[in-house]
Amino acid sequence: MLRLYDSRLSGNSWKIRILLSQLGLDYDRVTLDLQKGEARELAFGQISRFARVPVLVLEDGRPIVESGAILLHLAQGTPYLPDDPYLRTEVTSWLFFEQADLQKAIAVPRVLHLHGHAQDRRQDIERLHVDGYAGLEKLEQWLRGRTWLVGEHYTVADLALSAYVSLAGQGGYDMARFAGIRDWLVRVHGQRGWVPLIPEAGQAAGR
Ligand SMILES: N[C@@H](CCC(=O)N[C@@H](CS)C(=O)NCC(=O)O)C(=O)O
Repeated sequence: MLRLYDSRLSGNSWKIRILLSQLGLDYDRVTLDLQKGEARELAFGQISRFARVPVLVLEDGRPIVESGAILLHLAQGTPYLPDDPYLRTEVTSWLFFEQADLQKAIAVPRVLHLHGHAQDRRQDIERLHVDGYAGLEKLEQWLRGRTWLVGEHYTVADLALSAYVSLAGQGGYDMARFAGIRDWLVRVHGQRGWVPLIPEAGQAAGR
């Protein structure tokens, strides 16, 4: 069976749980406590060469690191990754853009806010917000007049970008100015099999 190493609040890990759910794939879930430093433990280093979650371990024991690579691997041959080579490359472009222009700029302020360091790290957060707002503005412009990021259908590009973008408010971003992003997030969250970051009480945990 597939095995996913994740952590409870990790947006990168959440992306993988969403796709596994949308594909109807069963998996073992191993949830690390990042605050306790579990990702930096020696044993986990044998599985994740970058000492980070998510990691997907395939049935044959080989691990895949990096959320974008895991998404692309799982989505091959499914409706979530276009067959057309150009459209597939467009999906990849968005995955690179998310990692370069949005992920850190949203994730770091979010972690600082969630862990009560927003005041003492205010200048760092402001610097990251400059980068993050620039990325969000580009996304907003692209989404004006479009339903999905690539082609005519929901793909792993929409899934990957929507994860941290939907969490940006937790990092102090004012998302009210991005109407195109807001409407697109509603469409993404309405996709069959989509699961929230933290399951509602009584709902199965992230499957
Ligand atoms: N580029 C990586 C980023 C992964 C990443 O930053 N993971 C964080 C949690 S979201 C982590 O495991 N950090 C290790 C730690 O906090 O010790 C990906 O997309 O998978």
